Amino acid sequence: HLSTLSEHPSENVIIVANRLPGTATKDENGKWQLEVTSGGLVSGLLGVSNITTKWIGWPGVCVETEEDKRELKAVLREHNMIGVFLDEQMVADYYNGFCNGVLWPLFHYAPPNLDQWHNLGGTTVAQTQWAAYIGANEAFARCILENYGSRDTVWLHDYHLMLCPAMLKERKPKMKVGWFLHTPFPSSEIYRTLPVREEVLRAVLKADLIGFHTYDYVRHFISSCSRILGLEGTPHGVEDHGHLTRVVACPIGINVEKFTEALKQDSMKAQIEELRARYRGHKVMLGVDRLDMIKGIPQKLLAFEKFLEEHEEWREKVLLVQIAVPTRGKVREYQKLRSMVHEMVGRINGKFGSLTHVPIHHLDRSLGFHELVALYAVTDVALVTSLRDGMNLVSYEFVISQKKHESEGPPGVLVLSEFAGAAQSLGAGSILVNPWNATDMAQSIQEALTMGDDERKERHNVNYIHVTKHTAQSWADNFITELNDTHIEADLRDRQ
Ligand code: ADQ
Repeated sequence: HLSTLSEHPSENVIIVANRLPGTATKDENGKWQLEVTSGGLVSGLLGVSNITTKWIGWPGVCVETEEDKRELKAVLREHNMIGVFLDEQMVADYYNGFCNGVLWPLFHYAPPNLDQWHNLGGTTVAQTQWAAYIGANEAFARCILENYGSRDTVWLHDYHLMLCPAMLKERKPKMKVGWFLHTPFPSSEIYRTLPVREEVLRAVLKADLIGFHTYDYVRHFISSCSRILGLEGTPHGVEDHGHLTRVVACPIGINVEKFTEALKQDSMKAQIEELRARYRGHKVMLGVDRLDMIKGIPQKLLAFEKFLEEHEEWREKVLLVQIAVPTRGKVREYQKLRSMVHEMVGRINGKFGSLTHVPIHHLDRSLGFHELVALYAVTDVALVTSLRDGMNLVSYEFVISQKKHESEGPPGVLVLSEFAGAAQSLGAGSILVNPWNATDMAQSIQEALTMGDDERKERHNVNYIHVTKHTAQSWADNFITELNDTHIEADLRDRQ
């Protein structure tokens, strides 16, 4: 490598994501407060500490008055954050519409919702949403340009901001711009159904560096560029008339230290003991997900139901704790999913529950960090059943929280969907499942619950080594170093 982060101590990285890591709400005194935004992107980025960063993003609320905006800006500034303010129509069309209604499903292998493409009052909804997507990307690009200094590196995140690289480079060709996708990039056969497939690819290709979690996503992206734009894919990226855009696999991880430090605390140990006492006599299975179609929560519940049906001997002895924090509550599909999950939990508990035992403990909310770690630590079997998932950090968090002393018993088992990016890194130490096959999943649950101690230890060890080596910090270091190198190489080429 031509450069490393430590050789650039004064460098600033501007992290730009649709959502800021703090979501703004007003307290009863009318003062703005920030709550940590939940989700993998924020968890990953908050685990990075050695780069000086400024965040640019939407604070998660529509702010109506100028006075409110001024006050919120001041609160954000204290935390090194700069707000991009979007109005309600923009949030409806850009965020809920094009991002969450079109790109998110498409990137997870679901075709865009048909409603999006229906004619409505003369303009198609899709056109309105596409226009809003362009408008929002322009608003982000403007904000970046206003806050950019010539030594800054701009790191764009996720599918919300795919037009920004072109908008930034048009104004500042020398700007160092990287873009990282947290979701999968689908096969070109899926991607090419997107009506604006060319515009999106051309714009994102203006970045100096493009990163994905896995080589599969890199391959899909490069083949989309060659099939749709006729550009040449090389082992290093995509070439367009002599201009190379570097494309790399750069998998994310978690903030390992935060977990290991927390697990050493006496208060944590006490919390773990308390949970152990509460669950005594039961095996604990755990699901922690944002309530999202991609996480396969109904599939997980069906598999658990099948398992209970087939294994009467386990009915009073096993418990599934499912924590599902609601997200994107304004999108109709998410509302439907929530009702469906509630209905299924009710049905399964009604069928297999008794006066003394409820098989599924379902919580519809976010847990605090300590509560979550304690829960991971007492879990016997974690169930990650994503239908598609860029990486899945829950599986990493479970593995790290299962580091146990001999006296505490063997580590828990990870049952992991083969459709999560994490299957490529944690596959060897997990039981891999196809979440669409309930019979297979029910068998895997049985296998996990009855696995011998030695095998549990061996499998956990393999995963533990991976999680501790591939952290959020190393992910950010690798990406930024690669971005610097790419930029230096391009600069040298330009001078020749
Ligand atoms: P997400 O889809 O949000 O992330 P994931 O990677 O599993 O998925 O991260 C979820 C994060 O939110 C974890 O840190 C977890 O602890 C937290 N979380 C989830 N439910 C919670 C709850 N009920 N209470 C408290 N915390 C909760 C996206 C992509 C992933 C990719 C990440 C990072 O969809 O595939 O791994 O970005 O790139």
